[in-house]
Amino acid sequence: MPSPISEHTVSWPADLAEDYVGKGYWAGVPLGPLLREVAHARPDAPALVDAAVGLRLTHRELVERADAAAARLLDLGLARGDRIVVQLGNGWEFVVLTLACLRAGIVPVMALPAHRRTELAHLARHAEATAIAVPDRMRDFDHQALAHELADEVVPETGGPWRVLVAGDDVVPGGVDLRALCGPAGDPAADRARLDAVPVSSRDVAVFLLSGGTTGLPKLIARTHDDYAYNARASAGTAGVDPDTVYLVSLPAGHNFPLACPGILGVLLAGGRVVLLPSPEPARAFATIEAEGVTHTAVVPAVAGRWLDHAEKHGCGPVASLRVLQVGGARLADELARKVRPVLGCTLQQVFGMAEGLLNFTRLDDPEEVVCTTQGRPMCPDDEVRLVDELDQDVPEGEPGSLLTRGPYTPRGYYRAAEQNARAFTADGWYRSGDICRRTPEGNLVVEGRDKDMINRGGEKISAEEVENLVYQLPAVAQVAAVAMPDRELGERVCLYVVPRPGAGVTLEEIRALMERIGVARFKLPEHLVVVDELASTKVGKIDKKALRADIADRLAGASA
Ligand code: OOB
Repeated sequence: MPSPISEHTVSWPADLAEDYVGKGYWAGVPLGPLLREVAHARPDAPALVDAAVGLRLTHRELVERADAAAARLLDLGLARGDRIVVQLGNGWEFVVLTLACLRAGIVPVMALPAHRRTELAHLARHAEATAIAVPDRMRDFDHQALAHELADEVVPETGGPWRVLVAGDDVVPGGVDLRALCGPAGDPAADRARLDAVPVSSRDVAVFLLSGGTTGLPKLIARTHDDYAYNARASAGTAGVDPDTVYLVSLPAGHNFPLACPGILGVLLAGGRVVLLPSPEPARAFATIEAEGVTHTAVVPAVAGRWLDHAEKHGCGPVASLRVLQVGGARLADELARKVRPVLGCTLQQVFGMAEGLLNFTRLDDPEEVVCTTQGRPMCPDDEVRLVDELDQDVPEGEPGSLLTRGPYTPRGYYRAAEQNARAFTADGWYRSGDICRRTPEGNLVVEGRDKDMINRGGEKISAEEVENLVYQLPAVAQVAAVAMPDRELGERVCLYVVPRPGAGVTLEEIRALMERIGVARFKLPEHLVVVDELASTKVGKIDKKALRADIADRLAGASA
């Protein structure tokens, strides 16, 4: 029985799908049963530690809770193929709820904790979600109140219902207590029998990930059970994950990197242990690594920099158990990469990945030079990567080109986005990642830049177009361009160039206040404003962003000189 959302997804060609099955990439088993097999093999091994609240679950307890939570979701009226927006912090409820969804074939839409009204309303409407899971409050923001308010925006479009699941002590009437929903099982055998009867297919959508975004609002990436299980298991192999692995999650858990590269799913599927922390703040992260004997973790370059500084000041004693530090999400500077082994005493694994699929890793036994100066090579022998020029012609070997990719865990299109798909994918299904890379003679990729209109703020992706659309709501703005400005700490920050209307003035504070009022993730707020009389344009009449990026880099260099 096809899932109700499958008609809006773009599948792989049938002959290739068969090939992926034949080669063993697609196991033909959904993630729920795969995780069950692990719990069967290692029932009493520790699976999950929520370091903030001190909750510990074994593999058996975890899958039993996931089954119980799945049964309770069915009781609430949710069914296979329904969508739920998941916006939770890095707590145990995130893991239990995600596994429950996988088990019941309910599809979580992986929102980020930083998202606000604009993003959440868009995600809920676009996915036609009937539920949202949020914390009661997080970092002084009332997520619960916003989740209830969203009903006004979502229900007219979807016809409802709209259920609000809340993780916290203070669940207001009308909401569902998510901690109770994710609590211990009453009758594990009954839950299991009930869930075994739900016809989840390995070709069903398992999760919706969010695109890094170059368009107005994030697009949804439908990852199937087959492709995502492969993503997680093959990543685990590449990162040397085994049943003794203790993996620390400190990046937002709903992001592909900590979720499945190998992340939470890859480590659980290997029978290892996942430790959750709300943030990567160095003192606490180091103390947790020491207390739990963490062997693997994943961070973005900005966090790696903070950890290196911390270890240089206070010593690396606490991180003695750490064997593999994965760094990805943005370009890691070679100088920083070279410090990882001497300062932290562990192996660096660079990860150049994307929610759309393709993952490149440096290998654990690569020479130090490769590990420190490249972003690795594709994980799967059947990943196809081309580097092309503006006419989609392959560039000569060793020259930089724009990356195109296809493969067994790279879907052929975004969900319900025919128009964007025509731009983001070639006619024969190659995904245009927008990254400019070159290939070294031994086959590793080096990310040299990008040809997509995105700002990468310490691994958080910001669509320039989205920011510009918001800023155009200010009457004083005649023309605006958002560009990346270089930053020592985060790599890039958002800089705005604005041409005001004649006689009008505009300030950074006004723009930021407007965006906060509308409700968008704070990491998207511009941090620098340049007011100009006109914006340079290219030969075809588009704003010349390359010139603007060079201009802001010059201005900053001048200011610090
Ligand atoms: C990861 O996924 P997304 O979807 O948030 O962002 C993908 C984009 C890439 O197209 C590239 O522009 C950039 O992020 N990126 C890197 C990079 N890793 C990602 N740029 C340079 N060097 C790297 N190592 O960011 C992501 C997904 C899975 C694993 C790791 C990262």
